[in-house]
Amino acid sequence: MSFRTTTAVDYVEDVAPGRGALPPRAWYASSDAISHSLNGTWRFRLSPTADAEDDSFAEPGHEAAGWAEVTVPGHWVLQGHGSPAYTNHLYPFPVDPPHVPTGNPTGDHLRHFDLPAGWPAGGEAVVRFDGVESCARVWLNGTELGEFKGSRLPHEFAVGHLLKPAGNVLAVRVHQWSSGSYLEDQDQWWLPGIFRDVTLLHRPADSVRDFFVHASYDHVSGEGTLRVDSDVAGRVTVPELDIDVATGEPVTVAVEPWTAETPRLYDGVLATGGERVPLRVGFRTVALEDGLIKVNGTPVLFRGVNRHEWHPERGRALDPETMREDVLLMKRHNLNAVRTSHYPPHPAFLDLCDEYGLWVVDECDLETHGFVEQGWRDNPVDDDRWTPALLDRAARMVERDKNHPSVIIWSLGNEAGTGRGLTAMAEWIHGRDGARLVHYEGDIGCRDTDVYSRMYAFHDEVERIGRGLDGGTRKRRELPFILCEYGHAMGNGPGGLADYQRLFEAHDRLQGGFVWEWIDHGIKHPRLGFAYGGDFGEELHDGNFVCDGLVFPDRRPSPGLIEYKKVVEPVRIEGDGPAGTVRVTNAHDFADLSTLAFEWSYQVDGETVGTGPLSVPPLMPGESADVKLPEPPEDRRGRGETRWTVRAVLARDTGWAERGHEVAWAQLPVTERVLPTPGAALRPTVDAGLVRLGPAAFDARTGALRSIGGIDVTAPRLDVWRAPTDNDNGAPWQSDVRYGLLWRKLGLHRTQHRLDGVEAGDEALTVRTRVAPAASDLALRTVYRWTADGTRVRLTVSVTPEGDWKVPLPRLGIRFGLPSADRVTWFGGGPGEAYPDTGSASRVGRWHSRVDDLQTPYVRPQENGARADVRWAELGGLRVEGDPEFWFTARRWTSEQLDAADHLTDLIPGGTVWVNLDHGQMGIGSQSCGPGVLPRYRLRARPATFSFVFSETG
Ligand code: IPT
Repeated sequence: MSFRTTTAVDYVEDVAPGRGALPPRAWYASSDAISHSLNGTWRFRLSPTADAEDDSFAEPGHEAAGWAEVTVPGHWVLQGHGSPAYTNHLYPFPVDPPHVPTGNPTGDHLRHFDLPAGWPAGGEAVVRFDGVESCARVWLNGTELGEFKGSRLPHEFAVGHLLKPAGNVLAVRVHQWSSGSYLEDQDQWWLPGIFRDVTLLHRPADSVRDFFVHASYDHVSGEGTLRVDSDVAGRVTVPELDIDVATGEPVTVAVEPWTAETPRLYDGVLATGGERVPLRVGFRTVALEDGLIKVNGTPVLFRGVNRHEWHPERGRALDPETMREDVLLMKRHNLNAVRTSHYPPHPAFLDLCDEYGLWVVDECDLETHGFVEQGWRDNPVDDDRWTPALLDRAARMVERDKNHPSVIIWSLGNEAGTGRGLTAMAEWIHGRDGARLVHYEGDIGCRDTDVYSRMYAFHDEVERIGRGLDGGTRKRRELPFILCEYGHAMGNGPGGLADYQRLFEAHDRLQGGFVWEWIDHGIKHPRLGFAYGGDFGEELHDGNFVCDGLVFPDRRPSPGLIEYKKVVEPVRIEGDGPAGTVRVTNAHDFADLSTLAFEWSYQVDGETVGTGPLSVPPLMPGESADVKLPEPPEDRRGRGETRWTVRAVLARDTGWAERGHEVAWAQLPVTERVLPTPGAALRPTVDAGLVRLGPAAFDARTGALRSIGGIDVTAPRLDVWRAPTDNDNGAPWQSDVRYGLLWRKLGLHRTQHRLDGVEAGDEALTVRTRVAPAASDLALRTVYRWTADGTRVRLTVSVTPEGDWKVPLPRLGIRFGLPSADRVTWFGGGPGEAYPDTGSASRVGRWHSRVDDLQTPYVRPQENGARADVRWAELGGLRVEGDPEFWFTARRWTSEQLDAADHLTDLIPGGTVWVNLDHGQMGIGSQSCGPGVLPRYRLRARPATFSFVFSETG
């Protein structure tokens, strides 16, 4: 005999999207229909399985005795009930669609409410859930409304007939796992809960239900055509344009178009008998023309980013301020586009994109990446039983977001393989909204899509695509190309962004891309600082792969964002310093330069000695102008290193930044630096076990430096090791060499320094060594030659590789220790860190910092903080001058300690400040999910000589 008893929860594993919800429609805030937020504190009970508790909790009068409380919107696992879990693409449960584990954390939520004052008696009402992960069953006042899946999509239920003036109870049972989980395998934390708003909306008689704003722009005539289709007839007014027409009726008038650079919105109203709905109309036309994505007749270049919703304490429950902060940060960093990876965002985010101006690729809540583990067998997108769920998701996205001018491309989802379900989605979307393009990266032949899209393609391939040499289907050959993901911003990096940008700007077909990704999804943790995968004891996890953003979890910009801002700056400033000429090019697609003011400044040895305005004509997009700089200010201190800095800043306050905010800049060197020249060489003397040479004292036996003047130092010696970055380590699936692993295998973190000789000669102390790891015949013969005049001591390091070095070096330079140092001043690249392929934003100047502030707080500690092109630096009473310029790094722990740390809280300052002065650094690349370091940024092991001059600062 066999029987099943759990039929009450069969809906959890049903592939159907749900039951009982109203058809999807536009998301809007009514001007006059009353609504009531049900956000706030809810009663909460967690059960281990979907069926552990019966549904009597939904009955009015249920006591909820002993229940906890949670905040809605929120995830219960971030509120002390269970734990978050992170996997990239692996399903954290056995793959047997549509079945989910018996252990299925289930959160029963209860909200008691009275109708607010002024709520009309009778009439219709709906309750709207903007996002619940992953499956919910809903009751109001004991009556079941239905159930739904589709976590980041809205669901509404009609409730007017059930509402009472007081004592209503909304009951929501949320299951962490459902058939929907198979469709939501995005690379992010698994975070169950009611994580977006819950709202009760009154629906007056004859109120608007759904409407579709069609607002196109004819760039030839300069006219816009507006037609608002509404399933309840009414009138559409746009006072500023004198528009007053019936719904469904088109009207054409002269308008200013909407673009991401010029986000012109017109306020309007859609009025039906029962309701007025505010409209924010942006006129723009998206088209595929001449093989290019054009808006208003002009091809666009995406300077984009992939944005997951993230807050370090609240997960994907974002408040309006955080959404706004994202938009402002993006605008301030010259970004112009967002892919809403990998689900429709909170709808308020799209309002902000309309208002501030960002192109949006709105992506559906769909990813089935885990099926790759079984060769995509049983993939739901290729199984007709799942197609209704896929179409439901497509419709819920398109219907919700269709009135946003910022949305110009619909994306079917991410990493879901291929299949008939995707084709069905694309067909439905094309049919419903012919005025936008359809994207899906997995459609490699572009059968269903309007743009050829790839992720992490290497530079050389992107170049071939740009030149049209990539082949592929005939349809694909005629389509424009975007990188929907590139520049993996995990840890230190991404490197190579400038090299991509050069390609994008050189080939029309390449319409830019979207860096992966916006923010590190670190979770604020009392002991670890920010937690990542594995920190909650997950059985399966992908570590810190979840921390790969351009901003840290607390939204502080990482150097990657500063670099990206510089790389994509929409104004190009080039020129000839000695000739005093600048060429300014407007690299915007739409905006002229009238919003910007230009200014010059002139630096001598990094110090600004003059500054003034620079008059640049209000160039149209694509135009350039040559501008003459003034006579350089007189340099009263004789010959020094000089350069112009030219900056483009906002001429006026904008909604996203204040007047004076820097948009673009360049430096034009004029005269070269004068290299340090030593005075007459002194002779080393030996005395009581010490060799003395000018201000320096050395151990006579080992030749190790002991002190310079009154400063004790831990002797400098050759250092080639850096704590591997995530990009050094690369991703397991990368077929190219992963240098981080190879370096460790070779033992570059444990080189031994053999002393071969100490010679105190006539005018130098020479120390010969051989630096090599155990078990290897690879070595670096290293000679330290010390010379000094009365006050300065010069170290010249000569390095000669021995053996067959096929591997580039992590770094090449010296490391020494200072007993104490806090404030640092340097003349060189700054203010932030830079590496060979991440240094675009490093500008030469005189910079000041504390040692602690030189550290870049990558969530998983790794090499960071180098300053490029440093001429000299002062810290701890010591001045170091480089010949040639060097990379400067200082920290209160060693590279070995940095390497051993898993979290920032593992880094405990010791008694020594460790200083690296590097002649070379290996580039960074993007191999944690993309190309490695391009050959020209690799640090080859080859003979090298470099010097540093040390003196006391006095
Ligand atoms: C790509 C995913 O689309 C994205 O969600 C994220 O996981 C990213 O990688 C890496 O951080 S998929 C790529 C690994 C093929």
